[in-house]
Amino acid sequence: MGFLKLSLLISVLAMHCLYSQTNNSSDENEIVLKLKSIKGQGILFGHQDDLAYGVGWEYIRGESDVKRVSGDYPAIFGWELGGLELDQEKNLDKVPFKTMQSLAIMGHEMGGINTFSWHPYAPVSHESSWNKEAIIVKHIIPGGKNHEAFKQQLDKVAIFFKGLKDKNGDQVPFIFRPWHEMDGNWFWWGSKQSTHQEFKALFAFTVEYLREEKGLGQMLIAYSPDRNFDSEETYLQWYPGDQYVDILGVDNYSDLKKGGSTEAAIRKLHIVINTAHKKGKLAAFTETGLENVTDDKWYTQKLGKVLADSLVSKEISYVMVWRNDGNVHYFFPYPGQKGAADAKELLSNKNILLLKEFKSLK
Ligand code: BMA
Repeated sequence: MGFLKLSLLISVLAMHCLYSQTNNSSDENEIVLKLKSIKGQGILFGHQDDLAYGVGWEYIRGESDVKRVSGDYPAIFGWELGGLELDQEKNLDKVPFKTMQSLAIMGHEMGGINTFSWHPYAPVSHESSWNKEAIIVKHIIPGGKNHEAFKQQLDKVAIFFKGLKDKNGDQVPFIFRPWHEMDGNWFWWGSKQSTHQEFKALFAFTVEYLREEKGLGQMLIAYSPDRNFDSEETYLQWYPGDQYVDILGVDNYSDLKKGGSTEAAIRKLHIVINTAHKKGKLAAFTETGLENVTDDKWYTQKLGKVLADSLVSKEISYVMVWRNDGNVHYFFPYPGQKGAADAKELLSNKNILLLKEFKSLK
């Protein structure tokens, strides 16, 4: 090896070391500290867009379908960034980004934890996330023809995240969950549209750029495949590396559907938990739900069964159900809906934590 090559190798290694060191700071992130300290005492319950709208209402400050049914707010508030990258004023579910920022700050000041998903339109071609034919990933990673355009998208995401400040002007910590469900084939970053290497490069660059270049030190990252894995090895096929991920998650609707298998859902959560354990990371059930809660007992008999498993109940930090978009696309019941009493029953379980219970734990 020539001197030049050797010195290049040394500087690459030094940069990698420096990067890994700066990112060990996630151990000091207040969300990680809190979630680690309460581990085993219960699973936090979360709901997407909870404070923004529900069935029959929108943008009424203080409202929440989870609170309407159960008496308390969720402890995890989910939000969606799709549309931000195109400078849209509202996200793809019509939530104004300014309102989202202020509701996320409110959620944090109430004592909850915010988590953000992102269904972006592709850089340059603006294909929607659900375009499963388009080949996008290889063109936006470093070296790709649309890499600069992708960086501009991330710049917008960074500006949004930087706007999350509490009343003292301090950055609000949050979870970002990019490129989720990559093991499915319904998004342009899905399993058929890029190689594992390309996907990992996309994930790693996204995190590195936001943390290092944009200084988002308060950001935690969740890795969330869908349920298409059956071993640690298959779970980690898209995993970009320990320095880029803080929370190991899974999205799983299918195994909790009618005819699905709650045992299968539990098995997959065990894989997530055991992998997270080896890596010293947190484990979460990052998305689930049954559209329009068509099974009145779904909360206690499906979700409840999964969460009652002894390993799951001790090791999963949080579970989040999807949004309540009017009465045509909702995942948590509203008062009067046939599954409301059942959802309330699950949430009254001492192992499922809403906001007040979460805040009371040390
Ligand atoms: C999906 C649906 C869509 C929505 C998207 C992003 O699962 O809820 O209606 O646009 O999530 O939030």
